[in-house]
Amino acid sequence: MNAVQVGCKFVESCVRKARLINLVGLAGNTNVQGEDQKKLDVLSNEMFVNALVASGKFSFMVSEEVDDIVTVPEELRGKYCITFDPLDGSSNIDAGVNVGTIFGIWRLPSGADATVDEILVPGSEIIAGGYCMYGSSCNLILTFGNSRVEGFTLDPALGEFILTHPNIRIPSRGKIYSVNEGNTLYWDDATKAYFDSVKFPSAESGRKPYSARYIGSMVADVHRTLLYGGVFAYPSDRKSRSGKLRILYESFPMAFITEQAGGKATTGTQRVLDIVPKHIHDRCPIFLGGTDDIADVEAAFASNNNWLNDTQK
Ligand code: FDP
Repeated sequence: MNAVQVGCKFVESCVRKARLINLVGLAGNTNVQGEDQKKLDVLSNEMFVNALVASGKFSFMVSEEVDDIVTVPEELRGKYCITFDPLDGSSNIDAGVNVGTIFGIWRLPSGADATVDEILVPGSEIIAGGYCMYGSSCNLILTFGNSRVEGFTLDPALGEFILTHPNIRIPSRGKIYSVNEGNTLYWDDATKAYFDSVKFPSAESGRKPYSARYIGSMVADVHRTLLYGGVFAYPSDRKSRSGKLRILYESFPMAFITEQAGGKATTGTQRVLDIVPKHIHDRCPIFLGGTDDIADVEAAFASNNNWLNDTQK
């Protein structure tokens, strides 16, 4: 965790001065997802890889920015694997919108000799997860399981993360939905039915319509959902039947944090942490939020047509 927080502090400091030292804009490459790599994406990845390798705790790593696994020199190998997206939401960076780092940690049964198969297992095997949000303040949110999620804020004067949000609990029902509604045309019936139900609540529910909030930066949207409640979603749609978010370094860590904070995360038909990825860069649909909100999502999927059922047929 010491290496992780060093990486986070480094990225935080670069994000703050990116415009001033000409770090905004494209680096000229595309990553494995076919997305343009920004200068800051590339730099953030290098900073994390260096700090994590030096820690001596990891046998190999998975980064959003690197096609294959990142192996650690033999003399520095440890018994864990870390998966991370060094700069999530980076398409927002030129506009000064919040971005973040997301990470998950696995204990490897074969230790330093482990192979990638040892992390292609259900997400429930994850042992730690967290994210750091580079926004109006820099917040590091962590869980090691045990039904606790702790939130720290970076004190820039001290250069230290201070515990400011102990034991974060997600409200079981919120008043906010967070999804890219520009994709409505491509949604299946279940997804449409769920979002209609929060915008046009039935008289029997006695609820008011939910407010819409979508930053388009997963870390920022999940952070707000953890603190205020509601639902964050990146569902599957006709363009992308597996959704957009990557399982190992976006969906699993965020689903783990949400569950440890008392909430739930589902694809619509399956608990996210029950998925077994086949490849390190696989994607999955995700709805995460408070237990009552996610129960409504599951009910909408149980009683309406959806792509996930089509795919399973
Ligand atoms: P980005 O492409 O900017 O890196 O990880 C992908 C991600 O951001 C998430 O942070 C964010 O939730 C999502 O994509 C936004 O996607 P849309 O622009 O399709 O809504």
